[in-house]
Amino acid sequence: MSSGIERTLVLIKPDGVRRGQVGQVLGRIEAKGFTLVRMDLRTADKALLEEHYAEHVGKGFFAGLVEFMGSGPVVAAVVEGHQVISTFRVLAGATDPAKAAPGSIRGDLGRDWGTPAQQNVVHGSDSPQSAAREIALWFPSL
Ligand code: DAT
Ligand code: MG
Repeated sequence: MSSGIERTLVLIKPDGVRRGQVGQVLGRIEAKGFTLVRMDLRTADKALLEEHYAEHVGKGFFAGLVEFMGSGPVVAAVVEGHQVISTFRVLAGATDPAKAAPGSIRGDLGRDWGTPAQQNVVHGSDSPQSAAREIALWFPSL
């Protein structure tokens, strides 16, 4: 879009929901000036999660990741704003919470318990192509 207004898929993962971090994560999104377009609390089934993480099929952490992501409810949200795809990735911080910078969501709130899947609080789409694919997967009616 020439205006630079994009949409991205954000997930607050089961660890974030379990630890009561939904409000903090949404607050950071809103504080940055982004808009919530759709939002839903749900426990995702295995088929959805395997499709969501299709790029990681065959990796050693894949099964653990899918199991962890289905271990409880997630908040799935479509978030809109100027360059929100890349900017939310900056807000989220590095994948590994131990390496994520202080000030980022994962740096401040993430906790890696050494399980096969890192418990890093949030997911954010990594490109316009991923965002379109993931939004269609989680919110087919959009
Ligand atoms: P990101 O979530 O930052 O886009 P990714 O797409 O590479 O990272 O991986 C998806 C998720 O899989 C990530 O949030 C946590 C988990 N993961 C990635 N690499 C991992 C690893 N080496 N060991 C365990 N879990 C991993
Ligand atoms: Mg990714």
